[in-house]
Amino acid sequence: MEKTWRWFGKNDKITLQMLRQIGVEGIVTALHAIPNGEVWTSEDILDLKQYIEAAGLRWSVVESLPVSEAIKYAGSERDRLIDNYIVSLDNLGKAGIKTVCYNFMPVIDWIRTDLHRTLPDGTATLYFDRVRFAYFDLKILGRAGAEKEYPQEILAQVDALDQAITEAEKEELIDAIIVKTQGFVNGNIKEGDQNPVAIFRRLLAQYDGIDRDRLRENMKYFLERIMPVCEQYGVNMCVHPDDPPRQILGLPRIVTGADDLRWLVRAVDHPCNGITFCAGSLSSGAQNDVPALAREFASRTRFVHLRSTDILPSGDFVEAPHLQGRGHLIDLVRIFERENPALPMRVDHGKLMLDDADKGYNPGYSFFGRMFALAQMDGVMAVVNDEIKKGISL
Ligand code: DNO
Repeated sequence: MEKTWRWFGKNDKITLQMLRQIGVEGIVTALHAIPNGEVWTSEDILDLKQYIEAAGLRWSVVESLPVSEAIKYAGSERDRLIDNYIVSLDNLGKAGIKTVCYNFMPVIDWIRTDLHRTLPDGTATLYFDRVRFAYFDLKILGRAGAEKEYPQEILAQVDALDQAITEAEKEELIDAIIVKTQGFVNGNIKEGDQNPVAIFRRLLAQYDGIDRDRLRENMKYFLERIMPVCEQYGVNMCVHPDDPPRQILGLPRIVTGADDLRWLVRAVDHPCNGITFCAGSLSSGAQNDVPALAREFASRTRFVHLRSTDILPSGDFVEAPHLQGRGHLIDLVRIFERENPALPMRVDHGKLMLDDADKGYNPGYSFFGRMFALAQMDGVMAVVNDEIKKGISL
C-alpha cells in the first residue's frame, strides 16, 4: 500500500520535510481554510498541490471534502450545496487528485470523552467513556427523552458522577466531545466559539424527524448527483465509517457495519462509490468482525485507515496499540496488499509520547506516536510483501 500521512496544511508543525525523512510517500490533506460548503477553486488546489510536490511528495487523498449538514438533512439549500461540491470535485479531478474521503455523520463526527488518557507506560491516548458520554447527553445537553436510551445501570452511574464531577471537568468533557475533536474536521463547532452547547443543540434540532431511512435516501441522492463528475475524472469517493459505529444522541448513523456497507455499495453501484476502510472506527463496534468486513468490502475499498481499538468489559473503548486489539491490522494488511498494492493507507491516531506533549497537535495526530505506528505497519507490509513474493498464502 502507499504510505500516506494526514497533514493539516502549510501551518502544520509537522513539516513535509519531516515526513519525507520517515518514509511517507503521499499526503492526505484538505483545504482547511475554505469554509464548509464553499467551492474549492482550481487556484487553491493547485497552489497546495505544487507546495506538496516541491517537497518531493504527492497529494494522494483529500480528507475531507466535508458534506454540509443541509445536504445530509435535505434542507432547502441542498441542491446549491451539491452544485458547489460538484465544482470542487471537478477542480480536484482536473488537478489529478482522485481519492476523496468524506463522511455522512449528522452534526457530530468522531466522538471521544477523554483526549489524554494516561496509560501505565506514561503515554497518553484517546478514550470513550460510556458513563461520561451519557452524562454529557443527560446532564449537560439535557436532551428530551434521552433517559429511555440508556440502561438503568448507566443512569445510576450518571447520577453518582453528578455528585462528584467538578465544573472544570464538565468544561473538559464539552471540549472533548463537541469542540476539540470537531473543529478541524467539519467546522460545525470551532475552538473559540461562544457557548458550544447551544450551537450544538441548534444543530441537533435540524435532524428532528430524520431517521435512518430518510438519511439513507439523502445519501443516495447526494451520491447519484455526484457520480457523473466522479466518473468523468475517475475520482473515487470513499465514505468514512461512523465513529463510534452506532446511533448516538438520537441521531441516525448509517455507516456502522456490514449491513450498512452492503446497502451503500448496492444503493449506488458504481466503482467511484467507494469506502474508506477505517479499521479503528469499525473495530469500536462490538457487532463488527473487522477482518471479515475487509474481505467482503476490499474490492470497493479506495483508502485504508490503519488503527485499532479495544472494547473494555464496561463497554468503554480505548485506542489499542496498532499491532493489537480488534482492528487485526496484520490480517488487514494481508487482505489489502493482495487486493490492490497501490491502495493509499495512513496510520490513524497515534499515542502522545516522547516529545509530543504540549505541541498542541490535533487530538490523535501526534508526531512520534504516528511515526512509531507507521514504522510498525511498514514492517508488517514488508513481511506480507515477502510472503506474497514467495507465494506463501496464510
Ligand atoms: C478522526 C477521523 C475523522 C475522519 C473524518 C472523515 O480522526 O477519523 O476526522 O477523518 O470523519 O470525513
